[in-house]
Amino acid sequence: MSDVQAASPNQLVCTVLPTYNEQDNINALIERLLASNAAPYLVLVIDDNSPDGTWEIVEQFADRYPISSTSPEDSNRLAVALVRRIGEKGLTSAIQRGIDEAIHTYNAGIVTWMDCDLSMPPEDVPRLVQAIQKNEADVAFGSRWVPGGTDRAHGLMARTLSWIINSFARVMLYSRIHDYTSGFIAARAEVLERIRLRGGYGEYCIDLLYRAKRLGYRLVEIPYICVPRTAGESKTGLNLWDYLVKGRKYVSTIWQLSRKKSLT
Ligand SMILES: Nc1nc2c(ncn2[C@@H]2O[C@H](COP(=O)(O)OP(=O)(O)OP(=O)(O)O)[C@@H](O)[C@H]2O)c(=O)[nH]1
Ligand SMILES: [Mg+2]
Repeated sequence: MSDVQAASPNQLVCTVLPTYNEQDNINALIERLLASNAAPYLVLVIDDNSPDGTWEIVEQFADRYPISSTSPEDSNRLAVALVRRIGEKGLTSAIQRGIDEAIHTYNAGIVTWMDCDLSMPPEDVPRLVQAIQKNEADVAFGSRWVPGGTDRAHGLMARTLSWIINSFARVMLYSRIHDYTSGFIAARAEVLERIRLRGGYGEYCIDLLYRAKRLGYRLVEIPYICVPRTAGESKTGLNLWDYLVKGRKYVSTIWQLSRKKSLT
């Protein structure tokens, strides 16, 4: 069972933003996050040396909103920081790097992350965070598939595949989770210290949510409306073949989790 306590409102909340070529989205995303969240709050961008210079835009924010890594508990303010990874690539490892920095460098008590294409409304981050601060959950995640949520970003084919994957996961993993591939997450630092991300795009999310549930943590799905990306390019592709390749990996992850005894 989970033995974590209610998160103190003074604990730093950190939103990790994994970016690759998001120059047309990053400005609005950071502005909207800073406007929506109460201090102490840190936006931590993990950029894989984007050729479009996303990291340069973030550097300017970091200059305007600096954080002291030596006394994070004193930072009763809004801050932005950048990790520019050179020679490394990948969504899961970028998020994990952000989690590690948030917890161990900046002493964050709650870590959140999301896509940076503005498909997940930045204004919804506080709803996830508050579920944890009010001690209603240890992990709160945005869900398209509970009442009040929906997906306006993807067509019928993608939504149908998502429905099939989530139904399969619920049956195989004996769970009530509706949006296993959400990717819009907030979690207590304690949970993320115990569970490291593994797997690729989307698979890591199925794996994380399932293991957190099995370890006795309280999960809550917060409905949100996923909207289409209006700038920049999708990194995962949008045709049937791309979806089938992704779907096969999800099914394999679910299958392996259903068979495995070890959860950590
Ligand atoms: N740091 C880093 N970020 C990445 C990498 N690949 C993708 N991202 C980011 O991961 C997030 C999700 O990427 P998207 O292209 O929106 O992928 P998706 O949401 O699965 O696909 P769509 O449904 O088409 O939006 C975005 O913020 C990307 O910039 C990577 O290799 N490194
Ligand atoms: Mg996206």
